[in-house]
Amino acid sequence: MVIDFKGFYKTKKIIDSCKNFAIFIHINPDGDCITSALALSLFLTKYDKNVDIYTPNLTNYNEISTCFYSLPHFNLFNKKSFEGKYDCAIAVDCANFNRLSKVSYELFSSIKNSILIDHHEYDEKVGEFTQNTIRRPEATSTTLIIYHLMKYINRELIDDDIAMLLYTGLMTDSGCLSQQNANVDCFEMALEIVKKYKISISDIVNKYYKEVSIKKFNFTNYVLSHCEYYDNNRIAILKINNADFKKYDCDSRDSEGIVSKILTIDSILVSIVVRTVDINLDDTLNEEIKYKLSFRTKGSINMVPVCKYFDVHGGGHINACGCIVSTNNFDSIKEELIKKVSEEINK
Ligand SMILES: [Mn+2]
Repeated sequence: MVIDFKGFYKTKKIIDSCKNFAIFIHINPDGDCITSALALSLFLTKYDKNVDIYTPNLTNYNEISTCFYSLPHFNLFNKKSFEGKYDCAIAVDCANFNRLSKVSYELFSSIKNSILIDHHEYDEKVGEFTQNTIRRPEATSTTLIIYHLMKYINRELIDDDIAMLLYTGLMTDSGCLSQQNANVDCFEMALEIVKKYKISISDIVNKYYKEVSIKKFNFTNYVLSHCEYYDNNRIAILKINNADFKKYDCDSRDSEGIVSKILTIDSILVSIVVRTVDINLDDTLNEEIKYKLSFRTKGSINMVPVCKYFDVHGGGHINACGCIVSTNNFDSIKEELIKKVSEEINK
């Protein structure tokens, strides 16, 4: 398996013809998205371009998991040098325009040239948001596509920091190179990076994958004890209440990773973590609440159809996907959810 270079020539032509770049990330950015933006920003700067990472939706980084604050050049997220004069917009790791905040999308679509680099499946219902798209659903991470694009443009510009960022994105999106999406391309990229650049794999794994704060550790242990099991212990559903977050002084970022943890139970094929989109809401309000459902699965079990059933904009990858459901009582949809998940497992 070798990455398909379709679209690389056109993308390089656009990059060569532009000077001022705005890089766009998705809402609630994960490791792959953050490292894609940072690595691309460093690379384009060395390629003699002006680059801003456009993050109007981030106030004091409070949407980014604190473990990423120590990434090299993380301060680039706060840099604004020439807003308003961009001639090229690049969105990374965004399946569709819904993944950008409203403000980001408005600016993105107002910039003359635009490029999308992503590894999610194409969503026919929503459509592509730019014609210049490098979409590779077979790529383990967006950083894998960016790595090949960088090699295509000028491999000499890739340095240790850029390589470290690209590797971090590859690692966080593949469960430390252990999930089903860790394919030949993924290991080839890892090997090339380890051979050529000075990076510490064990430091990266510990800092950005394994280690958690004591607050998150205690929170995780507490909520895990409330996990519910269905369908002969093949399905796990964990609902995290806003009161649980408050009790441990945690926020939505601290619930990340819990859904994968539940999947370590041998019998569990599908794990689902449910929380409200706005964790500042009062649980007891008898109004419609938006619930975020995160799914993780084992092997070839695909929950994307279930996500799409509950939410047209839902989706993701075969083993990791999500959706948002509006209801005033999560328990009212639970039975239907378990039924749909069971049907998908039995397919
Ligand atoms: Mn990704």
